[in-house]
Amino acid sequence: MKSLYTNLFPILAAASLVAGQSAKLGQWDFVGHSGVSTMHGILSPGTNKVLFIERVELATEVTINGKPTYTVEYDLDTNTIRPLTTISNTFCSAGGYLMNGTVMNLGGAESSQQVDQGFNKIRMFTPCNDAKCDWWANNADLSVLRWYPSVEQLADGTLFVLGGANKGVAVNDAATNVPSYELFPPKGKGGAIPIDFLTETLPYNLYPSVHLLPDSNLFIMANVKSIIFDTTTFSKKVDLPVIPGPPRHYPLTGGSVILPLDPANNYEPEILVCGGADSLKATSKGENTCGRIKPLDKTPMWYMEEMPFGRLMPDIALLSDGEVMILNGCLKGTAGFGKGTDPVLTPILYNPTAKKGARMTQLQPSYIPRMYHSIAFTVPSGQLLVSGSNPNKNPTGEGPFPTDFRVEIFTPPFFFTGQPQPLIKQAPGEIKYGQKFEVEIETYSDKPKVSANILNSGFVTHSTHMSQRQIWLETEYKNGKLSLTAPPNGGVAPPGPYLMFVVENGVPSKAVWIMLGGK
Ligand SMILES: *[C@@H]1O[C@H](CO)[C@@H](O)[C@H](O)[C@H]1NC(C)=O
Ligand SMILES: [Cu+2]
Repeated sequence: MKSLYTNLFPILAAASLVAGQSAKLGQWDFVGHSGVSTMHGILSPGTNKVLFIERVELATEVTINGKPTYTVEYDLDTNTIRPLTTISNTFCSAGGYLMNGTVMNLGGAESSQQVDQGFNKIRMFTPCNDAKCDWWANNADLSVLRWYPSVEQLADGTLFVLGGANKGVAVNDAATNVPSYELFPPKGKGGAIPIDFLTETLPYNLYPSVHLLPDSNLFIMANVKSIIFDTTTFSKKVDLPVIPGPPRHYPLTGGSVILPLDPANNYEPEILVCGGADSLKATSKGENTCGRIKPLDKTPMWYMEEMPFGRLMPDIALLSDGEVMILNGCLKGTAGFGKGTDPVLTPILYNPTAKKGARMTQLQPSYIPRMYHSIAFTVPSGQLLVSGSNPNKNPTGEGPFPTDFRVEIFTPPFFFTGQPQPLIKQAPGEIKYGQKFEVEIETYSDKPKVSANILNSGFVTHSTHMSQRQIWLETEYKNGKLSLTAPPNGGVAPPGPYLMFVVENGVPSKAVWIMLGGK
């Protein structure tokens, strides 16, 4: 039998020739092979590498000592993979960074191919640059089984783990629902603590949207409902208005993001929610609206906008220049194996600071459908990594949407202004809250207008970009000297690793990794 890997490769190489056109609308480049189907992805802090995480299943070309594995470290410099050990089934998991930069991946699915079940498992990865690090099992498990949970980092660095189902489901229901949260590391008595919101939002409450607000509380959304959840009392604080339009969560999957926070408006948070689908039918239509809300406003309201076309299963990624990209997904059907059709190949560039009606630009289309189980996020070069697509129960090179192993890099339009990327020559590796610090840079224009931001690209899976967050830094740039001020507290930016970008006249630098924490 010919393997999937060799089956697909020739076709892919030919397809890459399409790239390189219309740079003004951005550019797609096919750069490598992911080895595993990239259902989940996260940057490995301190490195130029990405962790690709799949599920345990029949076909894989990636082995260690002849045994298949389902997670790899992908090197963005060489576009090569290093197989990692799969210690429990990572299918349908969640994750994020601990405040010391260790990557955590938790939850998952049933035992398969002699790999342990992962529903209540916690897997850790301490990043390295010497190819010696691997996944290790945390000795304590989650309190309950969680398939399709979400994780968000809190102001004190703790990870908030929310919801899920106790087994794989097409649609959640009362019997499978896991309406609870827990903290890692555990606090107090620990354990799973009930949260009514996840009962009220059945059946569309899997991979719920969770975004940390600068007041340290959480914006939580599922289905059409959202609340502010107090992280001091751990109880509901505010019921926010219902979003117009259809439900926005699995299997009617939309996407959400907290827009870049800016000291210029005292870090006023705004949440953007886009896409979704209008029913469980095969003819279900991708939703074309986005809603924007300021949860901490006196009277929060959803302000609706229209995308040029509908989109189910969008990825909403923060870009290195502070804009937002809405991409991947499809126009018809729902999330789930074999349930989506009509891929949407044209990404939208969304400028959050532009006036309503002038925020969206259609970018260069890709030629690769990125359906169920695909990912996209910003990498240290300042470009966007796009990969995945596996709407098939077993990986296959056949059918309307073959399992896709192509890794693409999208170069956004702002890199094509003619001005080179500014260069970060020296920056501290660690910064403390409120600290003023200096960064040595090289600029390339006569009149450089310089700004800087820090970015967590998040743990990305199933259109959910967990802990994704971008914060503009207070900037002073005089006589070629750049001084920046770190965010004031963990509500604005939780402690941990971030990419830092310097932006000159709208053109971002390559990033350096920076550790934020302490007092
Ligand atoms: C980070 O913290 C975790 C949890 O406390 C710990 O197990 C791990 O060893 C730490 N990593 C480093 C590099 O210190
Ligand atoms: Cu899935």
